[in-house]
Amino acid sequence: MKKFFSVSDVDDLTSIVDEALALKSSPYALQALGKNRTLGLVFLNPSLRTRLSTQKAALNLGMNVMVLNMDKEGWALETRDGVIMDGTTVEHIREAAAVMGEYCDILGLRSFPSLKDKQADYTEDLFNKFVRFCGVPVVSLESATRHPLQSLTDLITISEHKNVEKPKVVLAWAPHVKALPQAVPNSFAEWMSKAQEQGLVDFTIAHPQGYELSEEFTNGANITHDLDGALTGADFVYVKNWSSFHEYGKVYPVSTNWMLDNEKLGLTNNAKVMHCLPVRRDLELSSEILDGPNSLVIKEASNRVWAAQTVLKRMLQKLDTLK
Ligand code: SN0
Repeated sequence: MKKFFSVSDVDDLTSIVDEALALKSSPYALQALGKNRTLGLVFLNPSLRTRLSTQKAALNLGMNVMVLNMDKEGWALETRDGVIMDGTTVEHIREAAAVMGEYCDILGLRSFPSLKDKQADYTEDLFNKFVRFCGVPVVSLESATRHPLQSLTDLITISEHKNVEKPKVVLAWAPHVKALPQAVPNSFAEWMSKAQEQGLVDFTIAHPQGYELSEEFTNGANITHDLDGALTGADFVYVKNWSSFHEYGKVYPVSTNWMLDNEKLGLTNNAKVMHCLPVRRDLELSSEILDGPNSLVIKEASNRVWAAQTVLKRMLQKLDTLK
């Protein structure tokens, strides 16, 4: 594996989940694999789980890790070509990424979307330039359009906690006060659509009108504006806010209640509730659910380690053939 960016970087979902669960049961079995290998984690935006779980995954594999909070501690990056750098940007991504590639065997990058320039965001301009100029394998730590380590984690968590062969999984839009990226729901939708194709889940997306995601990610999913209908018989509810894709970055007022609470949970098949975190309590998701027996959010966050460890393992195993 040279890049971990989207679901298309993985062939068989069942085998990657099995590989992650094997690492979960013996976390330190591959300590020799990462010896004298360095992982660099580069953040252009905040992070809690991604930062700590990916570091822990690398340490479990015997790697060294370096973290750069580029947004706070690095030079302001220029990504455009053909500009005279006489403004606020100090260093071009061409040099910055190339230098990081000299120090690291594998790099991870977090780069949120602008939510202003749809074209630059959806062509993954920044992420692709980083991959191109650093010259080493790159793991996405959430890019403009996707969060693949989260989605792999979610698939692992659903596989572990399902009580039926093919659970009904619902991605449910939730309210928020800010315009958030579509990366987490896009990514969850593309992973669940592939899981549905492979016969592993039955997948529905529920959102208010105006919050349609790009069809590139939702192909094959059932899509509805009726939250209660979607919740009926659900085994897993994946709660997440996102801003509009079509009116890019816009937040529309929604008059009906889209926050999941115990009353709505009563419509489901005693569903387990998931959220990638951070979650705004009693805005996106009720505290009664977060503090109650149906919440999987902490177990889900805990599984981030095994998703990251699986991806790093696959990359380390390919390193020698790449050099
Ligand atoms: C990010 C998002 O993509 O939705 C990261 C999720 C892993 N979430 C936020 O930016 C939340 C910010 C907030 O103010 O609640």
